[in-house]
Amino acid sequence: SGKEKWPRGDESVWKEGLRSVNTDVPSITKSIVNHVQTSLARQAYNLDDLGAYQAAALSVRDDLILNWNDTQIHYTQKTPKRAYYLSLEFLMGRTFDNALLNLGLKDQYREGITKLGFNMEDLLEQERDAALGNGGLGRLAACYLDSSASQELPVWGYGLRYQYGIFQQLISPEGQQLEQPDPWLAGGENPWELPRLDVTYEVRFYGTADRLPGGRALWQGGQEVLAVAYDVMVPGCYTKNTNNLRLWESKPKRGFDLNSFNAGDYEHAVESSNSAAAITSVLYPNDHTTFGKELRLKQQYFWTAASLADIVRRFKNIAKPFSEFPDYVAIQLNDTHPTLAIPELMRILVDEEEIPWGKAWDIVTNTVFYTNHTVLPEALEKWPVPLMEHLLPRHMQIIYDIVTVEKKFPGDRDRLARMSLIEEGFPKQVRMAHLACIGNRKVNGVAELHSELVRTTILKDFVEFEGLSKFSNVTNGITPRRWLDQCNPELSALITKTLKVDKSVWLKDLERLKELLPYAEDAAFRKEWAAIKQRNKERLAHHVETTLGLTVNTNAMFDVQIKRLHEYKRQTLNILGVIHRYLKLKQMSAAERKKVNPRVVFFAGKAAPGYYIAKLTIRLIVNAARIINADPDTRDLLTVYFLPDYSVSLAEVLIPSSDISQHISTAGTEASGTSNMKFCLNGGLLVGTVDGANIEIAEAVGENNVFFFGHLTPAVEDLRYQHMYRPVPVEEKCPALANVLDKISGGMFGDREVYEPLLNTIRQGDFYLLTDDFDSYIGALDMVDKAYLDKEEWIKKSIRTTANMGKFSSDRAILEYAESFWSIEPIKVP
Ligand code: Z16
Repeated sequence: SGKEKWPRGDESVWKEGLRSVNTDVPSITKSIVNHVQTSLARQAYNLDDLGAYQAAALSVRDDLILNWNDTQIHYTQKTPKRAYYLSLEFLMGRTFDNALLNLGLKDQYREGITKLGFNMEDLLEQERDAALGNGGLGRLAACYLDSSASQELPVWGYGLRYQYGIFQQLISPEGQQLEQPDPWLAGGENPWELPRLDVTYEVRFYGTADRLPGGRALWQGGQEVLAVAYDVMVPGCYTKNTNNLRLWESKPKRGFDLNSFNAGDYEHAVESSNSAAAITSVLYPNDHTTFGKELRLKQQYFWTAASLADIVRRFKNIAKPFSEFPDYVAIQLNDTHPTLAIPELMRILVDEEEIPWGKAWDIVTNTVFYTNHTVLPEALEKWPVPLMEHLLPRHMQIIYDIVTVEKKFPGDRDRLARMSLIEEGFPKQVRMAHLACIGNRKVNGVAELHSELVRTTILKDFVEFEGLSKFSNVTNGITPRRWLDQCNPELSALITKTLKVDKSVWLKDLERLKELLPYAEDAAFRKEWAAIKQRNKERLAHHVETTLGLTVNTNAMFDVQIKRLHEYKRQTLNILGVIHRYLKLKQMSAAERKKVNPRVVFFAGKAAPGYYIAKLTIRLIVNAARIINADPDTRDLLTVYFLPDYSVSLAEVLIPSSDISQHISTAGTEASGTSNMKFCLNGGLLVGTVDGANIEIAEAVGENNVFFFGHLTPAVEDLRYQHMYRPVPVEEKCPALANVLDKISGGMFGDREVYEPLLNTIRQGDFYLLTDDFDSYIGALDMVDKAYLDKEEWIKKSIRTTANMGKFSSDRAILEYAESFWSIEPIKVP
């Protein structure tokens, strides 16, 4: 009641006990030592690097909690409209360094840690990556959280707390990828999360749904599972605002599943894939394919149901009518994975809140937004109707009841079949992209070209149906905090010194990098710029040396391709190009070789465990590397490395060291790409196709600063048609490539027959157009060699590239979502 005295007891005693963020070195070291003593129950004499990291992390955690708490209370009191980012993946990486930088406490912690006898860099290395994502989509979600907090926007993330993140990749001596589980929580306490064992919801599966009069239904029986919240603190850059990422963990409701048991459904009660704890046990490692696995659908529903229950409860706390729900809540669907949010919100509104169907549909379609991340057909999610009916009987009824399309085009049967939420076949399937597209306010793609392809190909009918204005573009972005300030501290310091502003200013207003442009003409500045690139190369070489025991030639040009292995991303094109280069070097005289610029080619990336061709590509890279690196004729001029177990942390070492990076997808297949932005922000030049965000990067930095090659998107369809109906043998079409393929087939890299299935994807069908693009690819790499000869001009290109990358800050992207989609505003925590 309002009459209660607060605080209880003596106010001055309370005030005395309150602690604020520790900003001076003595209080920081005191806090660390306290955590060693009590939280860790250890002492100075038995403290190793891991223990010192844990104590320092707990000390930072205390600071984050203060800011996080103030932020949540402030939001609750001000009741602003909030946005919720629903993503099945958040690829956060490490937190310690990021938190220190965002809090502006890194220098103080470094000094304190040094005083305690430890080395900051060693402690940073102790932290395990939080790798709850596959690749671009999951890392984008993490960048958007960083930007939301930094721009002081009231945004929460919702995801799953997987026990196992993306698998750890081992590479056998033969070059085979082996997968090992990633028990990232096994070390005990995770300092960056707050278990909220009191915040729980029940989530139902299976059972029966009986229709009631008035459009409602009663869903009962089946299996009930508990969702438990874990809150991950997301600090903003130089602001008190610290947002929340709520991850759900599944737990049996009563230890044993009585509900299923009582319903006589004994199998469901005991089957391991249906056990409650299994739901959030593992991240699915497929990035561009849908498998129709029941457990995956359970994950999707478990997470959307818990998140929506939480969102609705928070809305009910402010006691407004449900018609105002869209004025307080915006929900962004990251891909189709959370599409069940649409029928689930309908279920809550119609069945539980007793809102008429039409009004409920208005609420849903004004609250939900959908981002598409791919046009690849194999990635578009579909779920078998029988599975849906079994697992989510009420949602299936709701999906059948959504009949908006039929009303507008009565009788146009072809169109209705194309647009239907249900695809005919055996079995019938629910098309999640269609559901996601109908049940919302705005649909967007992630780069200009991609958004245009969404409008003109996969969702064309829906544009005609709902009008163009619903379909738009938000070009992806990356957080400059992690992807410049954190991973490239020397470059960040040089920029701060040169721009003569506090780094928090340009880091949160990245267009300010433009002010670097005149310095491209300044020889002293260029020297500093190049020296930093060189030291970053040495840092990478040191990393490779200590982790793999290999020596890297740091006088060479560093050429990097790091991303998930996929045919459309064409790592195969890259390794075939490397082999072509090797063959050319072998033919040269010693005198000719002297003129060649040395090159080191780095690959890293994981293949989906069931993706046979992608795994063969890894094998080819590893074995080609083994032969090429051992050849005394060429090894000063060309070496190749496949770095195992690619991760956010490895990217942070690789990206600042690149001279060039490769983004060479078949035109029209890479929705955006985001690592292209990271490399360019760090002054690496881009070699790429006219695809995804490469196009906008070239527009921003100038086409003379990128190396483009290959056929354009409009040509792709025709070329594929020719491959099918007028195939030309590789020998005729591209002799240089044919020669490379022959050498591999001939056993130059061992394993005579193993590569045939991979090579045959090129010889037959060549869906990703390697034979069409190979010559122009080699041409682009020759241009790179030529350009590199003029060192000063190269450094100018590098500086101009960084200077023009302001647009690609995820701050710009998240502000576009906030302003044009969600209608939310910054709210500063005092
Ligand atoms: C993913 O990482 C992406 C798309 C997708 O359908 C599934 C996954 Cl796991 C990627 C796109 O391939 C990439 O082009 C884009 O930059 C990224 O999503 C973020 O939008």
